[in-house]
Amino acid sequence: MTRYEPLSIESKWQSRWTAGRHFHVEADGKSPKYYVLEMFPYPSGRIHMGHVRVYTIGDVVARFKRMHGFNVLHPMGWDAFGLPAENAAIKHGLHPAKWTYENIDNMRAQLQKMGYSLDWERELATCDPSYYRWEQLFFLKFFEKGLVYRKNSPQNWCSDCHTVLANEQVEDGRCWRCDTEVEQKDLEQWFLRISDYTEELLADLDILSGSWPERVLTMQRNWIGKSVGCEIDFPLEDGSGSVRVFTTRQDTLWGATFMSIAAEHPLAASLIAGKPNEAEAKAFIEKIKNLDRIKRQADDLEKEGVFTGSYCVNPVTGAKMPIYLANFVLMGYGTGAVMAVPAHDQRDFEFAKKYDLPLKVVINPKGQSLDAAQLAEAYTDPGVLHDSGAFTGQDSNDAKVGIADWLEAEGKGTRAVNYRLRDWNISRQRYWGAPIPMVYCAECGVVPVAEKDLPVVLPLDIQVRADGRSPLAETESFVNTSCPKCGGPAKRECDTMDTFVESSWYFLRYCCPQKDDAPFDAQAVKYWSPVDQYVGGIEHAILHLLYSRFFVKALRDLGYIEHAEPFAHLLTQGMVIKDGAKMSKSKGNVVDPDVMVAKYGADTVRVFMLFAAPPEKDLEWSDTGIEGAARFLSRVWRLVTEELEGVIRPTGGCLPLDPQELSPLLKELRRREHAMVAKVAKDIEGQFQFNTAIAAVMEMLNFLYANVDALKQESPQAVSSAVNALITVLSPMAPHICEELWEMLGHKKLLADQPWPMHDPAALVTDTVTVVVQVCGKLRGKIEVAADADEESVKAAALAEENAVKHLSGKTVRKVIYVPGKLVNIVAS
Ligand code: ANZ
Ligand code: ZN
Repeated sequence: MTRYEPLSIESKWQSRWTAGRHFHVEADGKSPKYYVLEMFPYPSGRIHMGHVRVYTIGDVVARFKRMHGFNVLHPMGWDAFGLPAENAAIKHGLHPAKWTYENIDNMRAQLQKMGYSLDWERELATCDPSYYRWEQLFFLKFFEKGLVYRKNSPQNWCSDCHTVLANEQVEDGRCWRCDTEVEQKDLEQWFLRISDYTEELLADLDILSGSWPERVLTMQRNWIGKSVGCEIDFPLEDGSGSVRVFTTRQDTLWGATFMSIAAEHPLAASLIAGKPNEAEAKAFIEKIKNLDRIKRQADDLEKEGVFTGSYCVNPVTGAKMPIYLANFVLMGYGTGAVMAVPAHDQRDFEFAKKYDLPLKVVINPKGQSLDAAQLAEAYTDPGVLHDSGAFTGQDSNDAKVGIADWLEAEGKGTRAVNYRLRDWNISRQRYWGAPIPMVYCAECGVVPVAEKDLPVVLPLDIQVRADGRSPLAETESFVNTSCPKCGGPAKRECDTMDTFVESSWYFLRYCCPQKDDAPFDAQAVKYWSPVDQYVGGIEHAILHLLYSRFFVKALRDLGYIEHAEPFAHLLTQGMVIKDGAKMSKSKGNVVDPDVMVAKYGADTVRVFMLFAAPPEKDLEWSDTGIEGAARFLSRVWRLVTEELEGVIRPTGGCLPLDPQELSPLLKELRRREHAMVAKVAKDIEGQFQFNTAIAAVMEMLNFLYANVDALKQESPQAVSSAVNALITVLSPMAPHICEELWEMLGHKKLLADQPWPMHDPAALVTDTVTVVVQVCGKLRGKIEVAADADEESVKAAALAEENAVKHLSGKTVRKVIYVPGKLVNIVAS
């Protein structure tokens, strides 16, 4: 017997796999392809347990699919631009590039120690000019197509990160990265016109339904936020024009009693001019303009407003409506003006109560009649329209269509759709990112860099600044250039691109990472795309997953690729926690993968991660859990090398043994073997239930231990089949130990190349028993049924028994009695 020494076994197999370029793949026409990908890591310095979990999950899928005959693409690379590199550079005086590439080297070595079946020949780092040059090309193509534009507007500013943030990167008013409260700042920025794709991004979510977690689909739908309604004009009382509102509730139009507009509304100045409270209104406008957009949208915002001094007229009731400036109305959504219906909208209700404005009920619950004076809150549900002209008496929901038709026919309004989704601000005021390929010329204005001059290389000979400002603007050799149009002196854009741009297309580049005359090899991308299975954290439900979907659609429209959706299936794995909390340095509950691998070996860490929780659930780190995984693998080792030493032969699993010739014990062994193979496959395939898959292997192991002496004596052949099957199906989870045992058993070919064992469904049937069939107490026949067959199916079989049928003819069955495993008595008359 040899001792189980995971570390030497693991390094041995890792070198063999690498030397044999074992997981390197090429696009071929021979076998079906399968592309499995986990979200690529940011090279922060070290691998953490969250990485280990996600890459282990992906690796099991990759190995499993390979065993099922797929040509599996499973690549790895580095999301290598970004702020932490600069912060580390400031702190430790290291250049961001040096810091990044050293981290990559360390983390690559760590990942390799885990035994992941990755095609390392496709490795890429997004901070490499050979990568980002194509991104700069896309930027130029987007610009040509009008998918890129520049505008000055209030933007989310993180003073700590010293850069703007996209809307998707602001969470509850705070920076997604550093948690600093986000401010608003007017800036000239570059935007990607994701809004051109809103409808398609929304519609295609339906195609992904069933293949992506419903939760993610819902989050994306809400983020896109489609609202269907009407725009309606409210004439100003003095006849000088009108105010247009956007509403999703045209059914409440007869109940609009005042108007609320945004402080930034273009009519605000003229509406207050010369009015008694002009000064107060001006002060309010200034105050609100400085209030954050995010706070203004918050539900718990204290509703505040000021009367402008002007009135408009409800276009259907003719009622005179005071116009208020209100802090919760935003410019930039709808028209920046809201018809206030205090009886049926809670915000308007609170506002009306505060400023003593009239309420008018226009929707009643069925069979009731509300009294405006008695309302304690707005009645927001649908109901029966009241006091609403020709629409009175109709169901309020149903009437929306008729009201929209009527408004259009009368020229009072039009149907309108609004979206929450805003264009993607990709300008970042930071150094460590891909330069935006634009120049500013005094003569020609904003001019794109010529394609032949790409890449615009990020200069490495800079000094990072302690205040976090980008050093690019001060790097003369970078800034000063000539205009691509007129040749005169010009200055480069000094902002870099949001790193989410890099992660929006890396999965396409993996198909042909070395191609240097174009971003993609069309054939390769076509062969491998889309990613069949994507695995990553739920925190990217909107951000990265929405941007990637947009990018793929935009690249399709530029003719680079043919498909419309990047990721056919998505699995979002849970967090790794300890003591009930996410692992973090500040909480002091970090478990270092390197330490665990050194102590137990990678296979044990992998098995623990897979066994401790289903993949979507959070996984609680537990020392007893990892001990348990270690014990399990040692038992597998000991069974093969000690208990059954010399008994097992290098036959494949699931031998076609003739069940008729097997003893009851061997029959049971065979049934269990086939059941294990079937269960592990079913649990992994599509369901990712690795924990129950491992449990099935454990059960088999226990059975083998419990019967080891008898089995040895009875049939080395049957035992060999079972043990070979066990090692084979365990190998995607614990590849090294299984490969080693496989070799020890005398196999000449690598286990990684083995096909998945075929199981025989017939072998899964438990033994049969003979059941006597009686008709009115008299023996009429016998049936063979499975020992575990349920009562209903046995009764049905008895009623169909040939001789019983004969004796039942002309009679009516009154009762069927079943004595389990023995007899069925049919009472008939
Ligand atoms: C009248 C009304 C009556 C409304 C009612 C609601 C309920 P979503 O679903 O988010 O699109 N609204 C329109 N533009 C706004 C803006 N710029 N700032 C703040 N609120 C605005 O919401 C659409 C509703 O939000 C619109 O429908 C409008 O109020 C308000 F019983 O119009 B409603
Ligand atoms: Zn920040």
